[in-house]
Amino acid sequence: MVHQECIKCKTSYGIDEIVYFCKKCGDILEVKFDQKELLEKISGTDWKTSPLSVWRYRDLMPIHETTKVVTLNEGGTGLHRAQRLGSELGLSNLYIKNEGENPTGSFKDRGMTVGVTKAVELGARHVICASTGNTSASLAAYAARAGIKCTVLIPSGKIAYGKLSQAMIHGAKVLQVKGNFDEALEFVLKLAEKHKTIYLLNSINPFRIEGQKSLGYEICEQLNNEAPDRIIVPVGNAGNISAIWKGLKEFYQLGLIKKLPKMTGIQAVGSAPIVQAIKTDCDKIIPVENPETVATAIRIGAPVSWKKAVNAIRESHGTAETVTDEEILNSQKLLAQIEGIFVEPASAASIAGLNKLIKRGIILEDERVVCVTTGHGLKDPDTAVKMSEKPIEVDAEMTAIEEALGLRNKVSILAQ
Ligand code: AN7
Repeated sequence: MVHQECIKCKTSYGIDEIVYFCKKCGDILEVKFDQKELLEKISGTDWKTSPLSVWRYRDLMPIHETTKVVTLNEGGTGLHRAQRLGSELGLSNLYIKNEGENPTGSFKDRGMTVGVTKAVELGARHVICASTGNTSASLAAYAARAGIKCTVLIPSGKIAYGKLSQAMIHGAKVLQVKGNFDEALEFVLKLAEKHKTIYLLNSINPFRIEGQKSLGYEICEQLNNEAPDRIIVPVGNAGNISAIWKGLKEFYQLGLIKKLPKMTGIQAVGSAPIVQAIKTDCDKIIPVENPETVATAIRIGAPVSWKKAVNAIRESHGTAETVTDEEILNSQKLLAQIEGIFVEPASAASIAGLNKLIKRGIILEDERVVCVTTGHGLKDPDTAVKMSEKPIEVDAEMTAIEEALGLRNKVSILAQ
């Protein structure tokens, strides 16, 4: 039977029970399926005929059959062959899985469609999260879609404008906490513990992870039912890399793919507790007190799902690496300019990490690599404008415009 299970002591909880941490040992939970049951379920349906999307995998989601889903058409994002970027970096087989193509512009929608569906199934009328921006934008949209109340706690002054505007326009109650994300999350956890009518949808909620695991399924299906050699993911709270790995393992266990990729997590230098744990082969993370990076989405010092992420990286024989703000911004620009894909800084961390790992000889020229770009560039227009060439101001006259474009000289030379 499908159930929730503590990742440490394996205590089991039902899927209709509201529980965020194990009541026995306090660790985080994950959703577990009975493999035989799943095999029977998927072989008895025609899921392969529905379009690529989160709900194509409804049989693999812990949602009751009769429940009406809360959806805006999430998933089914493009897996783009990046030939030009690949040859620039020295890789022959590079793909970009562009999660900015989701309804609210980030991968969070995969988790929220399932998480908010679960919330409604459980009878919740009020959902809450702490967020560096994208989680709040997504939750606000899905709560609006479901017609339930939404509260989001964000760190003050440090979230990208596009994301803030989304949470606001969807009608969420937005609290800007004078502190960082990690502090905001602590309050949200306490609130959900104290006020049982408020349903928590941060990524410790295992139902959100279930939605996000579809990212792993989709990549394999888009590569003709094969896993790539490596998947590179920007890491903040570490829910996404854990979710992708969960999805891949499930596909493997169901016999839908024959091998598993190396999971590779990238963090910004100023907030890299997971990279630190991987590099020092440590069984604990040391939280970063004052995380700092231009990639505000992953400005997270104490990732709640660190154990799952460290496990995913180790189990898959992957690796983790840090990148500087400069490397992130250069990669963002490069991707935008030679592939036409505009992503926010946190997403570009995956490209920056790829570049670094190729240079170090860790990623080989012939590896088939998928970089996940997690959020759309329009989320953070300020950073993009700051790093780009300014528009040239011209008089509303043909000669001035030609001059600015360097066409004046040519015209006059030809005329001679
Ligand atoms: C664009 O919105 O944590 O490792 O509160 O927005 O699963 O946390 C955002 C995270 C990567 C990291 N890329 O994913 C939030 C939040 C983008 C993101 C991440 C985030 P996780």
